[in-house]
Amino acid sequence: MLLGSSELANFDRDGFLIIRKLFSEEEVFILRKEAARIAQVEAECVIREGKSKTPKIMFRMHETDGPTGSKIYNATPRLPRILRPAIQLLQDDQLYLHHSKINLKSAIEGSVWPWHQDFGQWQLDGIKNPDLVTFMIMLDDATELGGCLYFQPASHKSGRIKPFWDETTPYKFLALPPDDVQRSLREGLAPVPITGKPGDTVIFHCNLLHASGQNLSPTDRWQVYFCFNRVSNHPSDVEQPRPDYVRSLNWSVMEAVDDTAIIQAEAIIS
Ligand SMILES: O=C(O)CCC(=O)C(=O)O
Ligand SMILES: [Fe+2]
Repeated sequence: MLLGSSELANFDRDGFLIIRKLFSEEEVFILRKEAARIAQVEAECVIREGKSKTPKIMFRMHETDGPTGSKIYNATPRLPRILRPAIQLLQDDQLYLHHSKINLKSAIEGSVWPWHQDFGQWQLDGIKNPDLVTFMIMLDDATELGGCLYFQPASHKSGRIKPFWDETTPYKFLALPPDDVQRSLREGLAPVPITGKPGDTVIFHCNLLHASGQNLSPTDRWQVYFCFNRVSNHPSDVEQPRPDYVRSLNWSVMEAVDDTAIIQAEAIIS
């Protein structure tokens, strides 16, 4: 799959693009089953929250080694329907993943992600240019009650806001100061809820202003994220680098796999 010129123009204008039904029911079933398997892993790269200690974030599924490594999630970002649009948007065929993660915003307990721009953290990781794109795949219904993402359209064009460490959330996080967020929301376009069905996929720019609220619904909201970077834009050395599950040092160029690779990987495993 390739993006058309109007989709590329919309991404440039809004800072995001929604592609409905990019994954089939069968593929979503396999991805969800694999996510449930990874959720059992006890490791540093699985961050838990709430009384039931369900994972909030699970990192680094896109490698085939390590505690959360997965052949299925290794194949997913390499599918032509993901890798090719990433190459188009970054205008470079030498890409790698800065990280991958699954955010499992569990029913009732799954907590807020304050307003932020992803590049705030990635700049501190030693990445020079704000030219990364993230693909987010919905594994459940994403609803407003269930804590779906909100994007402020076109905010990726308004420059960078200086973040601060928010320690009030279950996961210490580089959020944006409330005053700056209020100004951006007052002066810019109204935020839009990113709702959808399992298999729907959203691509967004690393400087887009976004957030999501508590999951107040009785169902989980699982979402998979793949953050693509140009190999030429890989992080340079920083004093206290974050672990490689959030700041990958595997900068090998990603090669496309067959479009049926999720189903094939599942067939080999089971
Ligand atoms: O999963 C969400 O709702 C938001 C997560 C997010 O923005 C992030 O991990 O950077
Ligand atoms: Fe984010």
